[in-house]
Amino acid sequence: MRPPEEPGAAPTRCGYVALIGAPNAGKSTLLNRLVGHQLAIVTPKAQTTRNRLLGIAIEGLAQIIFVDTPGIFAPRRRLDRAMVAAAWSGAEDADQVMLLVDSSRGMDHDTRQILDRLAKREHNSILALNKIDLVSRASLLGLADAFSREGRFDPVFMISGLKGDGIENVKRHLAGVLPVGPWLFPEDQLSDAPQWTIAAEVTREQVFLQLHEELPYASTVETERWEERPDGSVRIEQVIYVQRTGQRAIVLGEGGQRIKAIGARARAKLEHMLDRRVHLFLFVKVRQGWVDDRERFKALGLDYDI
Ligand SMILES: Nc1nc2c(ncn2[C@@H]2O[C@H](COP(=O)(O)OP(=O)(O)OP(=O)(O)O)[C@@H](O)[C@H]2O)c(=O)[nH]1
Ligand SMILES: [Mg+2]
Repeated sequence: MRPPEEPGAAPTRCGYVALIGAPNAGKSTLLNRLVGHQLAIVTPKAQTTRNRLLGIAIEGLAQIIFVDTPGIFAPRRRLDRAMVAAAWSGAEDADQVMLLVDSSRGMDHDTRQILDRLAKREHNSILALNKIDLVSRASLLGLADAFSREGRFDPVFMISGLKGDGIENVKRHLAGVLPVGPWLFPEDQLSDAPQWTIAAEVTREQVFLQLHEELPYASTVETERWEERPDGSVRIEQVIYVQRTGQRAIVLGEGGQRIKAIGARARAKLEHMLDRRVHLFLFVKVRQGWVDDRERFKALGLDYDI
């Protein structure tokens, strides 16, 4: 329940907290854990997230607006550059920046580049050493030491987004430091993403999980139709775009087996998320060179000057 705004009562707080880090650091897993809902897609492959996504949590009197961002890495393609631009713009607009590090990887090249840029910020950042379930206590302390020497971090958390360790401490801390002010979103709102975007992401998650090598990186998914049915079910039509004809054949698979499997898993997940029957229709189309075509990213909401 939203607290009553009585005179003399403790003030409400509200602010944005950007989760940034190298690809695969666990940002999207953490966002889902902090919000308590599966909003962002998660896969074992790097560069899963392509755009910013808000996840909104309430902690006491504070509304904490977490910003999931794409992993920051040395970009090559235009799409990659737009993704990295989206990540930094998420950080620049936020009240607090939280750098996530995969503790089992430690200080890798991408994280070092991020540290260099964070050093130019006026404020301290928060450090979250993530995936602590994978490392020993001793190496964790060594890592905390190394990062404290390299940057201005306050505080430092040791967490596991996957298992949930340390998550409450993070929320409690943020609830105390965000700016005093009214909540910016209705109390029951979990994200800024419309359902049709989240539905496209659910299918893209399956593309990442079920296809390999360059294919996940050559594919994008758009929801083209969303039709509410009188019986309470929903009919969703989506297109998986790939870059070349040969890729289309792989996404379809022999006798259409692969696209069937992608659709089946995505549909099951959508039914769970939407809590109703879903009729999912997937089409695969070729859109040559879309990863270098800025107009295409605009359609995905990735509108950055690159
Ligand atoms: N063991 C362990 N694995 C984790 C943890 N957090 C995330 N992972 C795994 O790490 C992989 C990447 O997680 P994501 O949440 O997609 O990482 P990300 O930082 O959002 O990745 P990008 O969107 O590609 O930048 C997945 O296989 C997760 O299950 C953790 O705390 N412990
Ligand atoms: Mg992600």
